[in-house]
Amino acid sequence: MTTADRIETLKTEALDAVHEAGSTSDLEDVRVRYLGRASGLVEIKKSIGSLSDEEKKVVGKSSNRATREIEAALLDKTARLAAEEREARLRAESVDVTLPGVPFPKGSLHPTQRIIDDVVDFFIGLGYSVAEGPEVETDYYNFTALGIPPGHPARSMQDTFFLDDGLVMRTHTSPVQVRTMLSKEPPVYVVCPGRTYRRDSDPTHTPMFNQIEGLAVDRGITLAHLKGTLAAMARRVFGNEVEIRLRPSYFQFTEPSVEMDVSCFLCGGGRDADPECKVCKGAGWLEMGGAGMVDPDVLGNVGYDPEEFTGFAFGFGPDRMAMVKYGIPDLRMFFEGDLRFLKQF
Ligand code: FA5
Repeated sequence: MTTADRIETLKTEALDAVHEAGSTSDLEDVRVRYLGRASGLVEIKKSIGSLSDEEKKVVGKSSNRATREIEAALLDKTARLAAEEREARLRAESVDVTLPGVPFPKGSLHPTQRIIDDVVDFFIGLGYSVAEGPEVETDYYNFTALGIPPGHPARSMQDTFFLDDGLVMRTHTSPVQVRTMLSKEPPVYVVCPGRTYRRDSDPTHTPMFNQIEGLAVDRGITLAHLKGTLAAMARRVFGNEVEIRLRPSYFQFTEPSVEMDVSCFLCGGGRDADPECKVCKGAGWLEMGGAGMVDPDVLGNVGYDPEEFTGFAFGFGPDRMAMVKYGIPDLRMFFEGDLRFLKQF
């Protein structure tokens, strides 16, 4: 075969291969095979030096022409295939922006948190500020500073988780009262929500539960202020119709001390209570928490003058309030994290 024939054959083969190629990567293979450094055409061009002058001219011209023709065919087909490939990719990746999105599952606030938010909101509206204290508390703040020294029988009213070094898991939010009064001068108006711990477990008692403490210390504060404040708070949480009732009680750090009940918001409560009522079971009243006038000794302990200042304090269980408000029979359900239960709220 003459060199001219070989060039012709290589060109025909290359153009056929371009024609056959189905993708841009096929075309790249064709380019490497027919125009690359190890290709037949390049070899022919390298051997031109050994040819006669006449042959040099002919072979040089025809090999250059073949190269240009193959390049042109490659260029043309590459442009066409690249456009087609781009088109196919866009089609495959296309997104229908009119389709509805995937909805995120919506969470909701825990029933206890709703009560806490409601109560705290109410007190902020009255001008109170929010105070917090540690859940691991010293024995001093949890008991002694509240008039319950070591060995005092009132300590047994609360089953305590004792830790080492005179520390306890706080059994109530009342130590925050002491911490607040030690850190600022009266007048004081604070509300203190937080977790508390006792060795309790039954349908209305859990080892961890929440309390909301309230404290107001100012000149001329009376039990009437306490009753008015508690009544307004109960109406905010349970509705405008509810009444409150204060019963004599005992706390070492308040004098006098009261237990606060709310009239049953389901059956109306009081003397007309429905004996079949699901919420109050016919009692007509629901127990909410303890309260009282801050004992003058506690005021003295924190350096306030009990002759000049008086105060009231209260402590509620928002878990119990949520239990009552939403008709939950067992408090422990609030802490089991069962989504089927929690999703109802
Ligand atoms: C106290 O803890 C007092 N510190 C309240 C207080 C504050 C009185 C300020 C006076 C002045 P008591 O032990 O009664 O009081 O608890 C208050 C409320 O916490 C109860 O009425 C109840 O709603 C809630 N509570 C108590 N123990 C548990 C428990 N184990 N699980 C759920 N709630 C509880």
